[in-house]
Amino acid sequence: MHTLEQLLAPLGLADWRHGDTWPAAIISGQAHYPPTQSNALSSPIDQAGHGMLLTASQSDSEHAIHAASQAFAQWRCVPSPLRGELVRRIAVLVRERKQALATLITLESGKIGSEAAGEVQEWIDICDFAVGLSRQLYGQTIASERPSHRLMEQWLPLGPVGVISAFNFPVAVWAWNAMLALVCGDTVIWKPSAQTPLTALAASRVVLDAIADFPAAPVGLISVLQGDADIGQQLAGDRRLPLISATGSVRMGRAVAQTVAARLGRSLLELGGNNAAIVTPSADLDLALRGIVFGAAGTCGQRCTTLRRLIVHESIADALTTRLINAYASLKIGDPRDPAVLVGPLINQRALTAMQHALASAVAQGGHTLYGGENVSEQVPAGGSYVRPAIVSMLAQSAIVREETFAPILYLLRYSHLDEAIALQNAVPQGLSSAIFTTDLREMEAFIGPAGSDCGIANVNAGTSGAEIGGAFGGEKDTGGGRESGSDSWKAYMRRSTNTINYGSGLPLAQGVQF
Ligand code: UN1
Repeated sequence: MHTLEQLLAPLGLADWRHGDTWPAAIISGQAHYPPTQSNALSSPIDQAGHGMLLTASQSDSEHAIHAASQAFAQWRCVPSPLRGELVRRIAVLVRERKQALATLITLESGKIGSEAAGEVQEWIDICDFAVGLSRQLYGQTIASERPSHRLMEQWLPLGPVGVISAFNFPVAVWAWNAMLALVCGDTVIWKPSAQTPLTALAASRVVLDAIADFPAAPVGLISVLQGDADIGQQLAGDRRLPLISATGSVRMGRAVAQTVAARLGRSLLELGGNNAAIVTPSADLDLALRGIVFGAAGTCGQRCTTLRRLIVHESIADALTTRLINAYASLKIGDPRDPAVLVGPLINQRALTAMQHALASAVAQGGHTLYGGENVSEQVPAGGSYVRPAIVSMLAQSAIVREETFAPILYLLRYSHLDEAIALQNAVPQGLSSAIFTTDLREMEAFIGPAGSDCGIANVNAGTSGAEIGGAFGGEKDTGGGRESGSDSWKAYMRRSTNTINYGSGLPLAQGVQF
């Protein structure tokens, strides 16, 4: 295992540490140490401390927004393929630092090494996607109804973008936003989770190191503001930031969206999920089992795409439940730095308490805990909040099942007709991810069609979590409606300009109007 110094050295963070204190902000490449309160940082693995973190002041936010606006004025005029070249260089550095970044993600978020490396891979993948995209920011040419006229649209840089991200994906979600924003000609101000600030510093260091060798890129392209909801609200309320992208709880997203809407800004929300999988009688159960266990117990249940509800046909429910319990019993829980471990800690004691409350509510609402749910913190490294992932059978989709508890609880529900299963799957406030395990073509089409899953993601014979970056990522209803990452999500980071160009010598009016 690494000491903190060994871990931080390849990430180039040494200069930013004053004694044991980490900066509140990185603005135009400079670290800021305002005379604000500092908070102790510790790992969810064992509560080992890794210094103190200052919180950004209001003047830091003001300074960051000013720097981002000035940098935008320059960056928007750099040709987009050249902007893509910066992102290509970022990707080279991320590849070099992949292992060190993953180790830091594990330290701060508690996710296992393989998942942490996978998260850094998402950053690399979105870079590669963004580089190609930098030559494909296509607009359309439209047939004009007027003679000697051209009607077309262009996609132009939007402005400085505020990105608010969560602890569970401390680098990937920012990267989906930031790498697209950079090729689109925008600048980025990032408020990371207060639980994963060093990952944010290390990620910014990568971008700043790439900028240092790239004269076309202004140093104010990216900045970081460490802090809590106050900073997020300040960004949300500022008219100079045309887009706020926020990932986290529904409560946070609602507050941010209302503030952004009050100034008629644009928000891109990726909020809670309460993801279900339907297992039909024709399912390949070996395959389904793997997808279910990774989806429900992976990342210790702390992905927004985590599988939280399993809706199983009554004819196979007993057999599947037995196999599921056996699979859960084989999961090693403990220090995520141990390569044999598959389930690391919850992020904090509060998450453990929330899980215990949810389990108690489930039982009070007619549920029966079939496996797990125990606090096993005593049996693993001292200090962390460790639990055994739980499987709870429910007679009905009660209130607690309709809530997202950010912990590994899998609720089991039975169904007899597919319509009923789809209705259950859709009868929750959230609409992020969903899956069906089936080998029946009709069931598959029913699930992914217009009367099927109402989620932004609907998978067949693949779990609810672990999406590739190439698709648009996000969901409906309380999930917030935003789409990030691949496909045409880039359009959210640009403004569309519709242009009518008259190359004739007359001035014909549209719709035949005479004036
Ligand atoms: C999140 O939990 O906020 O699909 C993002 C997945 C990952 C991203 C999750 N690619 O599970």
